[in-house]
Amino acid sequence: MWIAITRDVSGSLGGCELSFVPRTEIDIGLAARQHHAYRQALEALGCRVLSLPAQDAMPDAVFVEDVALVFDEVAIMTRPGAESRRVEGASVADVLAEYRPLRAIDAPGTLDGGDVLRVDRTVYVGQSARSNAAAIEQLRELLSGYGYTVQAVPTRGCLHLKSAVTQVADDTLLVQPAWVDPAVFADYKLIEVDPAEEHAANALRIGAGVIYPACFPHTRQRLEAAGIAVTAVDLSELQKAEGATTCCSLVFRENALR
Ligand code: CIR
Repeated sequence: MWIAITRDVSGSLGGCELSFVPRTEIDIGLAARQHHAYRQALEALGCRVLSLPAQDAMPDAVFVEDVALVFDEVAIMTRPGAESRRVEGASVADVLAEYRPLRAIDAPGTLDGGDVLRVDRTVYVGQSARSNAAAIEQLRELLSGYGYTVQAVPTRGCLHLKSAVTQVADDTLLVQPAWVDPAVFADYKLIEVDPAEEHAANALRIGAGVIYPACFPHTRQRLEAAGIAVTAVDLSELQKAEGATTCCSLVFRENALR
């Protein structure tokens, strides 16, 4: 059984952090409906969805991916790079503690979950404005005992590593070559985003398929041509807050080690 932790959209989402997209008006009612449809897509793909209540004092709290990393053996609470987001983790930690032993990234480390891409036993970590060398070193230390290799990856022009590259099948990654060097991932089959769809590299893999934004039809064709089942969701309002598909959930196996 897969568990997906999510959190309802804050009424204050319009006051979110923004780095690479201009601020435009967000329709909160529409954002909540889109988020509801996203959770339904998770359920349709076999996840048990846990919904935390909205935190209106925390504009970005819907983006639960950034506050924790969940591995089969352990969960690690991050220390988000944006100071406004460091209060978001506590209630997620309470839930995760039911499923995994908990560890944490400490100051001066900063790390956003959006910068962490695990592929088998390799953990790629974006060197972004949000995630620093101290956190990468702590992560390496925390995970070495479990047999994971941590590899730092420079990013450019985007918020997180997973804005630039995500896993879409066992041996296949979806990549935006303008934002990360594809040579880092030479061991995998790579699907490049359509050049007209800049933000199209963020797909949320669940089993044999992906949850994917409806607004990238050309890249979607490339995914489907590679045999990947795509569940399309409209996330326009969350994209205005610089979020996408992976960032709205923490997905993990309930009893990974049994
Ligand atoms: C932020 O800047 O932190 C939020 N407005 C967006 C976070 C999106 N997170 C993600 O893609 N993992």
